[in-house]
Amino acid sequence: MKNHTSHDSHGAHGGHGGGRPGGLAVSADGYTLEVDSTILPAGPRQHVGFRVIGPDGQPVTEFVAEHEKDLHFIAVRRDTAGFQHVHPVRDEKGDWSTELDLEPGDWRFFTDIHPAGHDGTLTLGIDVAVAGPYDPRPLPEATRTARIGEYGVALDGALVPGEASELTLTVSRNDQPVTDLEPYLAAYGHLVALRVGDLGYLHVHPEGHPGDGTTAPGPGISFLAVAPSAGTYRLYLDFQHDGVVRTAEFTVHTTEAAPAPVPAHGDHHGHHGHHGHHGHHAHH
Ligand SMILES: [Cu+2]
Repeated sequence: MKNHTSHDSHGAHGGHGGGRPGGLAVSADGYTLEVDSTILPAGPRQHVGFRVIGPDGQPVTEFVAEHEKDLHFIAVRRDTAGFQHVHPVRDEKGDWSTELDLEPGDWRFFTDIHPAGHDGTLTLGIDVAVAGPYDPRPLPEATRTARIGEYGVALDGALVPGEASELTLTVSRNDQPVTDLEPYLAAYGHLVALRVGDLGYLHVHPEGHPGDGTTAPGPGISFLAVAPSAGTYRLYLDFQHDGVVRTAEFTVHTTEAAPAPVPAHGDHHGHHGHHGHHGHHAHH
């Protein structure tokens, strides 16, 4: 039984870590995500401009780098298709720009940042409409393997609501284990997890990093992820091999937890505002 208290303890700030997903608000802790336009044309390599407005009303120009970058930008269509994880560039005024491949539909853009002077990381999210006829995709079925060309990625581990769950993703190429994954942003893989229904952005920690003496360059990459509730999640793994970053996608249903934990550890500030529900009536 894992002591999950330590993983919950840094969730005091709204929206990140612990039991609450980030990315559900366009503004948090005084920081606001602002895009040049909330309506964009469809097409490959569309320009996207944005900024993060700080508590002083000015664009933020100082960030603490996380995983080698000042800002991680995630774009996904509301139906969970079209996932992209990119690293925009910033000018001296605090305006960021990047390019995205955009299909028509409703999109969610996330910025994962650590503004200088803010206590920890923060994920802001904003809705953007991409013009054109929208053909929404049904949610892909839950699966334990993903295929990307010659590559296969197998998912092991259960996503247990309310607990730090260990997930291991094992990479193969032409059915042979890949043991020479390349470091990408100070890790052998980056995992983004989104809750289906509201695209809540989960906090995921890689376990170990390249050069720490214990973390092998594949075939397995391990993470700790906290699913804030029972339900369905989409996982997106970015990994680099032969100089190319590829993304493996999974749909995962949470596994029922052991008997509902009594909040005896004092790691949450009560349940006010949650209407007293423990668990979800859909599961009897
Ligand atoms: Cu990134």
